[in-house]
Amino acid sequence: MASETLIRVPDIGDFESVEVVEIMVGPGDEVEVEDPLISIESDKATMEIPSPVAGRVLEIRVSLGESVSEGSALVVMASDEVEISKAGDEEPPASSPDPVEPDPTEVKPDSIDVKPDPAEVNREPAATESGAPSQGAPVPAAGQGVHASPGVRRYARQLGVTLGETGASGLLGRVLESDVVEHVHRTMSSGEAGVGRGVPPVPPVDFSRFGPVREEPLAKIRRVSARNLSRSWLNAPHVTQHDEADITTLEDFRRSCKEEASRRGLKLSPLHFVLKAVAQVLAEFPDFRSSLAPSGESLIVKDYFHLGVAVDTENGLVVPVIRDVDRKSVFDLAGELAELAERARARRLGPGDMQGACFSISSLGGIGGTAFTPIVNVPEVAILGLSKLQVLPRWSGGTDSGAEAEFRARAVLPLSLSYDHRVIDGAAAARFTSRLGRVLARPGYLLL
Ligand code: CAO
Repeated sequence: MASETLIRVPDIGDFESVEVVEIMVGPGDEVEVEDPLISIESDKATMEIPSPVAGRVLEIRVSLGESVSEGSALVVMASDEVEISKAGDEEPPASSPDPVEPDPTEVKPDSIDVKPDPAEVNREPAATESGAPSQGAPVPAAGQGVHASPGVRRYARQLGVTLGETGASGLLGRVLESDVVEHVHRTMSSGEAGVGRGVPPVPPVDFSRFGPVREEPLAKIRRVSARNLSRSWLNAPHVTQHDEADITTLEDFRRSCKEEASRRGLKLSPLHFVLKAVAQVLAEFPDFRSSLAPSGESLIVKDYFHLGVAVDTENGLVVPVIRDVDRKSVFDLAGELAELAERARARRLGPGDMQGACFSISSLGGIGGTAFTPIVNVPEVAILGLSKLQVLPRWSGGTDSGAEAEFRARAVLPLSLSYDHRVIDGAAAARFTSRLGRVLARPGYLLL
């Protein structure tokens, strides 16, 4: 029967308080003897702590960045190799910063692979740096359980490369320095250079140390949109311009259309009028319907008015596209959006339904909130967020009719325009939302 084995930091010479820089395994991983478990790093060297036993990882007792010394508890394993507990009698040194319960058999690896800091030595060709040959099958999981020497790990970390994303051309799937270099070259020349570079990874945390947890798979839509949102966020320097539109007149008009809409089997929401108004304002502000050319030296201005609309589904966010918004009536737009939203929620949208937008709108108005900062759907350069309209007092100022200035109850629609600051300046964004506000305040503009 498998017994629990606690693996501790072995004798690491004169080093005190070294930092955990990589955790190569996670709970549930199967490891072989000598598979690397944890990498620790001092000022001078990186050390990989291998597993002295074969078995299954039950628990990680350290976290990234934590300081450890000889005797610190690292990993609890379930192992059949009870005999390995030749070290089971060993007591943790008095200096152990992490006293453990007595039950798991305690093991300290006999020896560890200590590599000098590659920054301090003349780097040899990668193949000579691969260190001890790999033992057992690698445990493939997002950079964890990947076989590589400490020098290669350190080199990859310096370049911000995740080892699991590189090739592994060494013996038994070991990652070599040349694999890291090749990965960097590929990324630089793929047009994705910049994405994720220099962004420190979020260290994995074993939440089960703090209470019960469960892991649920993410729906595919959510995984895809997570990647797209990160890409947009990392590529486009975002700024959000907040503004408001007085849509009191528009709301009166919308209510007056209710019967006609329901005769057509439709419901009109403020969003349908905003779509129409945005198309009109986009005609006056071509930069807002452009994309930055891949060279970064020109703008590709689109002379079509296809608008993406973010739709919330139980599986995540999708952005179907309504084509030629400028040529459609508000009723047409209401019908088309209802149909697209229904298909999105039934997961019946095709890829073509989600392509070709020159600008997007994300409306949380039916839910609530006063403002938010939507993420631009890159390579578009701007996105308009709508929040819930509120009836608020607004100062009328002087009026043409000479009526006395006063506070009046107005239906106010919050606008949040996020834009890519590489393409759009703050002044242009403020002009865009002001113009949109004026069009929405006097919907007669939509007829012009
Ligand atoms: N203020 C107040 N009420 C609003 C409103 C606003 N800005 N916008 C819509 N409403 C009202 C509608 O009129 C409707 O009222 P009734 O039930 O009385 O008719 C109700 O809110 C629900 O509207 P809706 O949200 O279903 O319809 P819509 O056409 O306005 O929006 C859609 C359609 C698909 C955009 C929306 O359902 C949706 O999925 N929104 C979420 C988008 C999202 O998640 N964005 C966040 C992305 S992060 O950037």
